[in-house]
Amino acid sequence: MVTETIPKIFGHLELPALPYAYDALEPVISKEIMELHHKKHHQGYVTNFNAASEKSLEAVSRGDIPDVIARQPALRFNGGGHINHAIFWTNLAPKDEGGGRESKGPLAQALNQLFGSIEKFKEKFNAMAGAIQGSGWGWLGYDKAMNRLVLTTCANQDPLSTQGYIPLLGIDVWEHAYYLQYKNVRPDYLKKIWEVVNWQNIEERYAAALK
Ligand code: MN3
Repeated sequence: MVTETIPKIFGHLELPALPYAYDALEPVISKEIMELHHKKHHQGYVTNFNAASEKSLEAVSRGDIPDVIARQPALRFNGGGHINHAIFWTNLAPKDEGGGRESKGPLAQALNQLFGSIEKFKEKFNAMAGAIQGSGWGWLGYDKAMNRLVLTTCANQDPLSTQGYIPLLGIDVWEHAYYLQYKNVRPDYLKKIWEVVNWQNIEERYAAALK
């Protein structure tokens, strides 16, 4: 199981193992992209978070508040990058392990009610994520305070918690997530990715969010 929460003892994040092989999402996402994305990009967020948190702890122990504050952007960016990718890997699954197979559970029912159909939900999601300027993420989240599902985007590596929502499905639209295969055509990547979306995982996240 992937660890998504930042441990209580700062500075010891580890790269979680992918729950499937690097080539398991082909042809939707190539082995080359998955390998770079996991081993280089996600590892980079983990490494840089650990370095920033160590420096932050040192600054705390010195009582150097300006330096503590100076570490916050790196903690947010790299900690967010870790959280987002840890969710993303489990939001996807190989086709022969249920990837793309739409559920009929409470989340699917709620989406049907809200959007008219799962197809229409995907269209809305893709239009939203396709329009993100620069790097960021498209999200389906749960707003616990208002008891509703939300579609929203986050810039850079901001985790969805920065908007106060519980993450259910996040799609990475940084160019590193698709460029080697889809070049500049982000809409094609967004269209294809639904073939490997792990609906069971999203249903589980929704059930946990409702508790
Ligand atoms: Mn990424």
